[in-house]
Amino acid sequence: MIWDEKYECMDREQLRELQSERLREVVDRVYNKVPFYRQLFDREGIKPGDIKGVEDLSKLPFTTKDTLRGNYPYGLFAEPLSKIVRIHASSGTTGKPTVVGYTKKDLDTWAELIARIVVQAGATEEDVVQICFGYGLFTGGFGLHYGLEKLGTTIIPASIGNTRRQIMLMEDFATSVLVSTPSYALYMAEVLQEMGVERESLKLRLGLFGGEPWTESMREQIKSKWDITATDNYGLSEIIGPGVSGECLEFKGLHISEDHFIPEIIDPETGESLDFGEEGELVFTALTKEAFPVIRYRTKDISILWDQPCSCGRTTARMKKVTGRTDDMLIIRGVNVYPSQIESVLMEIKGVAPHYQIMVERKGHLDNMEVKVELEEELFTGSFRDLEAVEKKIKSGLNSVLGIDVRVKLVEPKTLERTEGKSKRVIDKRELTDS
Ligand code: DLL
Repeated sequence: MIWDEKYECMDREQLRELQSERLREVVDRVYNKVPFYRQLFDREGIKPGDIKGVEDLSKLPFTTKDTLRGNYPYGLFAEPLSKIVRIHASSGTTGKPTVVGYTKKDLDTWAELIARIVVQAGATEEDVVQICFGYGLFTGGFGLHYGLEKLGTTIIPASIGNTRRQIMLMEDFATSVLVSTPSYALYMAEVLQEMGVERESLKLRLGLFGGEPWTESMREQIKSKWDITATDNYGLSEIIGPGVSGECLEFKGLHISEDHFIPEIIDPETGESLDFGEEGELVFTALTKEAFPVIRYRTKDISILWDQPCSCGRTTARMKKVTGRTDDMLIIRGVNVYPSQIESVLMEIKGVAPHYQIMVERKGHLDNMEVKVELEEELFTGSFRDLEAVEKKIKSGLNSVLGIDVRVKLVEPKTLERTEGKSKRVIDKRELTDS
């Protein structure tokens, strides 16, 4: 089923016209309503009239998380607080959160966009949906909630925490769709096993996962542990929250709601625009938001865009699943290392649990990386020789993918910290000692 055929299957020429019209409007709006944008455009010598359509997009300057921080909390709002009905914020690792606002119309738009992505992932009004995202400043809980309600599913707003109780609810309330971060879904699978709940006693059939990067190998783990269809959906608070894009059941990338957001891929080093099919940093312009329009926002997420129509019938551009960010790349002794590379190696090795942590330290002038890897129960009770063999396998797997030697530390089952929201895989102690 397609939620909004008119826009999701629009002729691409027509779509471009619509985007151009909306771009002209939004540029005009931010120039007249947000002093920050007026000053920025004036400084760059840009007048709203210079932007005639999508082809002029690259004339506009970028915005970043620092733009939001610099205008904390309400400086970028294009409507007065009397028109704002909701605030969300994303918790940065340090300092103040970045704050976003929504008018009533923005909340309606958001619910529509969520309805699109959950329908394309296969949810229907027959489903009982357990939302295990935090309901709070994080956009995940409320975001998914109103879109799923719009579709007419039965919602269990379970929020996060108390995993045993979550499993009990899942069993008793006949949950058929799980909404969570992928890492929490794996943790829940572990608790399910601990509790001795039979998989057959559950009705779960579909997972709508998002909020953090995860690899295809992680998806395989989730599918095999839960025996469900596992779909990915993507978004960020600055653009709207979840609902920016999501997978259909063809699994050929995530469809972007292009009538509301113009996606671009740029070279993260030079800022230059790249073509469809080329990998780089994702940039979005939010065309229709009243309270918080945002121009050319640099996400730091790495992806590729495709514009060919999908076999599902949708014509909107698709983005490659995001497995890394420009700022999660570690440079270890001059070599670029992405956590997703490490994850892919680990997930291929039998006996290794899908839980790991990467520690980086600097001793003298030398960077050292240690990967803590949790083992599955069966392997841990095995012989010393088995443990040695698995350690060797991990080391050589990492060495052949990364090209550097990595220390591997095997740890007992269930000893690494579990998270209910976004997981934290990397502890870079160099940041602490350098600054
Ligand atoms: O995480 C919005 C969201 C909530 C999306 C629930 C999907 C489901 P923020 O807290 O602002 O918003 O974090 C945004 O999270 O720039 C990505 O780096 C990452 N991210 C979100 N979804 C995905 C995904 C929400 N499916 C940041 N794959 C983004 C990879 C994701 N990364």
